Amino acid sequence: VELHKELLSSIGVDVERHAKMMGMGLAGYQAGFMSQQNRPKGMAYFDWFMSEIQAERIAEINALKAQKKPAVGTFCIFVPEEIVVGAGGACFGLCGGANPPIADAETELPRNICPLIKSAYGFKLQHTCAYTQSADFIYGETTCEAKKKTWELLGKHHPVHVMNIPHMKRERDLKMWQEEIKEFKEHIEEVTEKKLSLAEMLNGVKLINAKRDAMKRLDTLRGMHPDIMPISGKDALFISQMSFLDDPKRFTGKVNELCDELDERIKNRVSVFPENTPRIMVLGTPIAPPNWKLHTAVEGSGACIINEEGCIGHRYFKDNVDIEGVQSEDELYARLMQRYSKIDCACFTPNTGRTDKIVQMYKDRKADGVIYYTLSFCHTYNVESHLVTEALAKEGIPCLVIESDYSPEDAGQIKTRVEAFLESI
Ligand code: BJ8
Repeated sequence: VELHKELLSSIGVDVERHAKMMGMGLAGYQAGFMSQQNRPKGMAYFDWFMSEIQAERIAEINALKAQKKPAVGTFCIFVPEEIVVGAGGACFGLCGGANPPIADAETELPRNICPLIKSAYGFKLQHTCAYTQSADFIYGETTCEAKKKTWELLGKHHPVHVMNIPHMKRERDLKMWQEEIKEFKEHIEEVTEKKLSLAEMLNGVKLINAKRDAMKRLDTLRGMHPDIMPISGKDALFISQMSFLDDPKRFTGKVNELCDELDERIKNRVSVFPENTPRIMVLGTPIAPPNWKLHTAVEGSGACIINEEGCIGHRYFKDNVDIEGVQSEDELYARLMQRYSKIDCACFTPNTGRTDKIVQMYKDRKADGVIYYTLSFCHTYNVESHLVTEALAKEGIPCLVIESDYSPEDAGQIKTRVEAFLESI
């Protein structure tokens, strides 16, 4: 951060406050991650990335901007990053997982909305997220009520575009969705001031498909073996979190290198947890960095998290864009829409595919229990938890529901509930 002070200040970051926040984040990472025993060597890259998360990576993004490449900030996996990457730019998730900016956000936003939104909004008010400050624009979406209305306020502080994501998946909804993807591409062209070709977009799809393939490989290695967990759930979550920030090509290479090592670990029966450690699946809302509370509680209580079903996790990488035989831009938009409309976010009604998928994932992974995690005031995931837990109960799958925000106050209570749950399974 020291090295890049000038850059940070030129993009409007409050350098002093930012340094304080980063200090806390890095200290939390060092204490919670680097102290783990028997970590794979391949984590060294991700440790390095953490140290440069608001420094070297920000310099890279701003170097792209200097070449008139787009920099787009997002809060949702519905934004088609393939198009931004195809234009040679960077598409990244914005800070929204920390507690300190929430008090500032509450000067403009109601208190009783989701912490993710308040945190992200607070980061903007404080000028303490260098990604937000680097973004040509923020691309919002019409998913949940709170986000949808927040864009109108956020637009006072930063350029915002909003993508209209339908709440149902009927023919006419999907048609509109495809139009939205086309319009997204036109907004990207406004930044670059040149036409984005089909070939460039296809190249973007290939890069992001490769990233999703690497993430799927990690997901399989991490959670599919019945008694060898070659990497901790915490480390795997961190990699998922970084998948929204890092350069996709470099990231893919590093995840694949790590997976080679995990392959070896499995062959040599090297596990970071002892035999018979309970294997837990986590469902629900996105777990944005540095929100490591749940993973810390679970893995600190003698269990292992073998995957996250949410958007910072499986929902993000489960599907690729099929570009086989695509000859025209319209065909590509249709394929992108087909891929993106497979996302089973609780903002859709109905969303039954998600419940079926969860039961199947549980069986495939031979898990021992499920934790359904929702952020406070996230109505869609909270309401849907009833449908999911009902389906899990029918299958005899043990499930614990946890609702929490970013404050550290309930960490002890969560740990107690997790311990009681682990004893019961
Ligand atoms: S595709 S889950 S990333 S909308 S902000 S819905 S936690 S109240 S983030 Fe999401 Fe896209 Fe869906 Fe995934 Fe709830 Fe908070 Fe809303 Fe949230």
